[in-house]
Amino acid sequence: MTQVRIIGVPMDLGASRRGVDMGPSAVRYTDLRERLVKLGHDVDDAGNVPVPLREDAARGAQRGARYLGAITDVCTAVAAQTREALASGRMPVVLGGDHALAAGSIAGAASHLRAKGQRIGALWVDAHGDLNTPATSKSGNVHGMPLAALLGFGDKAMVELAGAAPALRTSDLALVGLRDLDAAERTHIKKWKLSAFTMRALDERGVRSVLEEAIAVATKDTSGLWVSFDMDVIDPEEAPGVGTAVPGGMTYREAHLAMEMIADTGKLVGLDMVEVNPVLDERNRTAEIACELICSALGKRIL
Ligand code: 6HN
Ligand code: MN
Ligand code: MN
Ligand code: MN
Repeated sequence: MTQVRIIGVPMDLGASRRGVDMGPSAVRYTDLRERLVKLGHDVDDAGNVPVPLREDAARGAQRGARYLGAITDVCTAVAAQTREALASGRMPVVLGGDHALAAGSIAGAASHLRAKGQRIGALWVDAHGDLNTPATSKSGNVHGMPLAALLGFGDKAMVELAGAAPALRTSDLALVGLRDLDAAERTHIKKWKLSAFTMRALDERGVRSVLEEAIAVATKDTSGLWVSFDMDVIDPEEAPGVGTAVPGGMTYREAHLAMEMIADTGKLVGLDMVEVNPVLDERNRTAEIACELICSALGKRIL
């Protein structure tokens, strides 16, 4: 039995496509809470972190990143929520919302562990690297930047929103499912020596072998595993409700196997489930898959 806390972040400021702000509602509508309770967990729902309307947030093309100030404020609040959930013995399940929120969720979890002299490891499961900085981004969309910020690169206020030290060490992270990288992100992966597993690696080696290696990277020398799951990692034929769909993604079962293996580690401390876009979805099927994946990560078994 795990004590779980659902935290909604209805933010779409980091993306150019509108609609992921409705993601937390769409995932809650699948009865996520009840389904986690049925698995034997104790679940509470903290509700949503306040997010300003796009119409009200200062657009501020601050150094190449739209709405950066407002997004940093939201992420600071998200960090406080994940830190406080962990401090009270609860596993944060953070529903997005655009992926920029992970700059807060993981930073909060990292600061909680750091206070105990421990480090966090992370799996970034995504079609994208989210490794841009305001200086390298071609889109200006902050949801393409949170992982760089967590590693200590990019806008100072975003990097340091939960403390001066970077939230994540480059050696404590693995990216899984990559198939759409900007040139600068490729450079960053090499320069920062990141463990990056592309769709080609998944095709060639299969989920089991890739995830074993990715989990080993993220759990070696760390005391907790955070999974940041961007629904666009799944093939858009199966999960059409995402803002930045890229063909050639993981299948439904491949994604579940990844989550089942993550559950088996017993080291999961929290997860993000992001980029669900109900506006582009078909009968909430992407949100439904998101809910099922969370259940698998939290120990749901077929048999
Ligand atoms: N996501 N690399 C592109 C950009 O705009 O920087 C795409 C980012 C997508 C971000 O899906 O979380
Ligand atoms: Mn992402
Ligand atoms: Mn993505
Ligand atoms: Mn490591």
